[in-house]
Amino acid sequence: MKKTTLNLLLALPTLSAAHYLFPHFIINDTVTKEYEYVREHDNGFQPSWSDGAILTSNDLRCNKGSENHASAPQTAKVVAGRDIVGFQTNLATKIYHPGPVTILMSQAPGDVRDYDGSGDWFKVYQLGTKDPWDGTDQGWLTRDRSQFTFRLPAEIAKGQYLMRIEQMAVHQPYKAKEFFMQCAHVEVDSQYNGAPPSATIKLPGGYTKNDPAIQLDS
Ligand SMILES: *[C@@H]1O[C@H](CO)[C@@H](O)[C@H](O)[C@H]1NC(C)=O
Ligand SMILES: [Cu+2]
Repeated sequence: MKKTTLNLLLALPTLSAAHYLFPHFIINDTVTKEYEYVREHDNGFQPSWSDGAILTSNDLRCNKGSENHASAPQTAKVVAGRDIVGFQTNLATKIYHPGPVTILMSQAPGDVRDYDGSGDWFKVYQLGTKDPWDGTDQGWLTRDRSQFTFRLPAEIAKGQYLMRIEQMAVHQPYKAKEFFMQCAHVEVDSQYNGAPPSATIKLPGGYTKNDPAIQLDS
């Protein structure tokens, strides 16, 4: 019995190294505690694809079962145009699957803990390949990194938002992909009162199977 338990424990790091989550929100140089500001989900170490079914599912927003955890995280106070924000993986696991990392935001109509992500999403960060790309896995700038941070743009209105990180792994054979996504809760302080971002998508809806990114056969 004892031996079984030990074997199980030893197996855990391997399991968690198999894939990754994004439970740590980052503000400036501070990596916050697991799920302090990030909504947990019920999709284990993921990923999501199911022959493209994820692209038309509400799970594409903050991952499967995330609504069960919507009231758990705190809301991180951040300042537009000033703070460096982003995410770190669990145990600082290095992203070893080739593929882009994208961060989107969507404003909650009220309290972000009540928000399901059904509104408009705009892009605040993306990391893709070296330019030009030599077509190799090593040519992805995301590879072997565990943190993805950026300065919060100044042109974001005051309010509460979901901030969603996604990695789309392209290593699967042919046109299959692996989606890893997770959302943080943020409250933006801002002086901005201009127009809202014009380039927005809905989730689901913003991706289709015919998109060049999904069709990429690496
Ligand atoms: C983040 O860093 C900026 C620039 O140094 C500083 O003005 C700001 O107060 C910091 N934000 C937080 C939340 O500590
Ligand atoms: Cu994988």
